[in-house]
Amino acid sequence: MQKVKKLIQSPLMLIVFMTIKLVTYYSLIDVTLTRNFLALGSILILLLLFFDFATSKLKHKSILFLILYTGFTILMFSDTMYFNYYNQTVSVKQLWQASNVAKVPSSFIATLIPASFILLLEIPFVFHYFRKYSEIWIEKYKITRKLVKRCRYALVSLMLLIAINPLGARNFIKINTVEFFTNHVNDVVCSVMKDVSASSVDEEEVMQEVNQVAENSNSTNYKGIAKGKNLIVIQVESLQNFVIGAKYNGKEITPNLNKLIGENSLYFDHYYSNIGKGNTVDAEFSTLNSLYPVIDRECYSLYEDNTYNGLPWLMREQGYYSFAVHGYYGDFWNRENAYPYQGFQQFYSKEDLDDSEQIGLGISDKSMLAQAADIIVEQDEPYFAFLNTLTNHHPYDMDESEYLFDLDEKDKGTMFGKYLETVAYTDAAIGDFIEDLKAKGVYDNTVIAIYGDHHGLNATMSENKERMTEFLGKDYDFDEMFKVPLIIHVPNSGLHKTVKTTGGQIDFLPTVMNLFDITIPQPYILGRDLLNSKDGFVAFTVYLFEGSFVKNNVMFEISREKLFEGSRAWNIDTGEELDITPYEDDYKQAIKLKDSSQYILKNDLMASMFDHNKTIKKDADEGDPTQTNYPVDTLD
Ligand code: GP9
Ligand code: MN
Repeated sequence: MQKVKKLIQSPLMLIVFMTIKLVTYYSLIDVTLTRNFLALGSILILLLLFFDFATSKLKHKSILFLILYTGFTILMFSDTMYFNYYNQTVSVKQLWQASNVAKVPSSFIATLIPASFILLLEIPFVFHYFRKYSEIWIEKYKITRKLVKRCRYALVSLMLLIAINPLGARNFIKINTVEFFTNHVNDVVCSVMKDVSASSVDEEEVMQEVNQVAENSNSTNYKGIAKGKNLIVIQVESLQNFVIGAKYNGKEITPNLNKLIGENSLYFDHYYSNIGKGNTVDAEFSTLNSLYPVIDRECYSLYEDNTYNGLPWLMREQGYYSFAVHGYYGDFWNRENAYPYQGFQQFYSKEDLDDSEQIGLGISDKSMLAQAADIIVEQDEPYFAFLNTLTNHHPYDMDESEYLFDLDEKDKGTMFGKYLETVAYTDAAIGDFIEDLKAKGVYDNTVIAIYGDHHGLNATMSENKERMTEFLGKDYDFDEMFKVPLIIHVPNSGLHKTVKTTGGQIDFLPTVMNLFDITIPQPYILGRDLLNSKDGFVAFTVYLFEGSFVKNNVMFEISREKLFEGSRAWNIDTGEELDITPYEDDYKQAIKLKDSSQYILKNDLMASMFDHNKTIKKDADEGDPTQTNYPVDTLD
């Protein structure tokens, strides 16, 4: 008994508590401790923190220690939550996201994982030890202030050396990507250095990249089949490809999209979402501009007022009227400020529409699409309408009276079950919209392109992974998670083709411009025309980090330590795991593509090619004052 008491009162117990905390933390952020045992060095830092305060002469040292220790724990807690959703720990560069999270509280709550709360449990014990035993231990083990200070200087210097990593040592990269303290110090160092450091590519390399991409589209199939027609693009919130043609208890989930694919359509079934940190708006950005988004923040904010010459501008050049409709707040994701620079002449957001019928975040898809059809029919032809749906948004809360089929008991209230219901709702809304276009007489002369912005069921969340694996009858992996459908419907064309070429949102612009026989004048195009390209290549930015890619039927996932070694490749058709050795050049190519895109954006390369600012100002002056106002104060 005496022995047990002695043990409980010894610093060993403190180490046990801290170990439990850190082992929980690392297992929640997918750090394998056998491969990254150095990550447990975090215990030394926590112990140092403990004794640094214990030996100090500060007035309220126990309270100050508690505040700091709790602060680190909250950061760990946030890391685990963030990792659960984004496959990444929290970064200072993404603190701006806090305001967006606050706007969508239901999504935030749905990402909480009970295991994260284990991290909080030992705080009272550690605090108790601090107050009751720290003085005794200092005496007993002769821990002097001088010794603690020396350890602090040594540890902080080592940590800074690892975080800054001046020689780019591989082992330091490994520690930086996994160990709690160095990871966050490295993140701060990198975000400061990134702004001052030179770009990893220069203009010549960017030109080499874009030329290499362009060489892949070398024939003229389907050229001009949509020439002169109106264009409606519907970006569908969280629409994944697996629902297309799939049945739940014998019932089609997307009967309307399936019907659309069945006649006068091109259906791309190897099409991937290549979003950045700006989810939905980066899907838009990449689709409209054929440029890659970045990891730090949505391009609509980072590069809001760059000069672009993407889809809205290219269509305008041909005499089209380009406008956008979305049933959520105009300022969300900075759309209302960014859209004029994208080339949209008008943006109808929630504030401009009738918002009396709401589901989840904003205006229901049925109401938004009905209002969009009314706006469309008012326009002089030709026009380009860009519509963004919303109802199928995480966490897929919708009144059960809107459900289109019964869910099995086991799927009721789950993300999977709720997702299928909101997908079915949006599918029905699109079906109604097409009927509406027919009734209004605008269908026959209009191309309708539909694609998903990004995944709805995150494969890194165990509940989704298990149920999806069961539903699909194969392991639910990143390839299926990232795969979104692209349908290009050309009424009366007789088209009926499933395009198997691997591609993504990056490829939308060159593919569609070929159909409309419109030449893209700028060289800065990082995607290819999927109807005239044999090979496909898409680089990823989030969930699978930079260096990850899909090339034809191979997907490559960069390692947790962000190094080529330890990465993973698999065949997306068979699921077979592949040796990564042959893919080192492709991995470098994925990074080059991302860096080239960033170079184009950072240096605003199209500013010297096009002068759109006068046009933007004219739009603002002539704009309908009842619609979302376009800001002009940043224009020269
Ligand atoms: C909001 C909508 C959703 O306007 O586009 O954005 P998301 O949260 O999916 O990025
Ligand atoms: Mn979205």
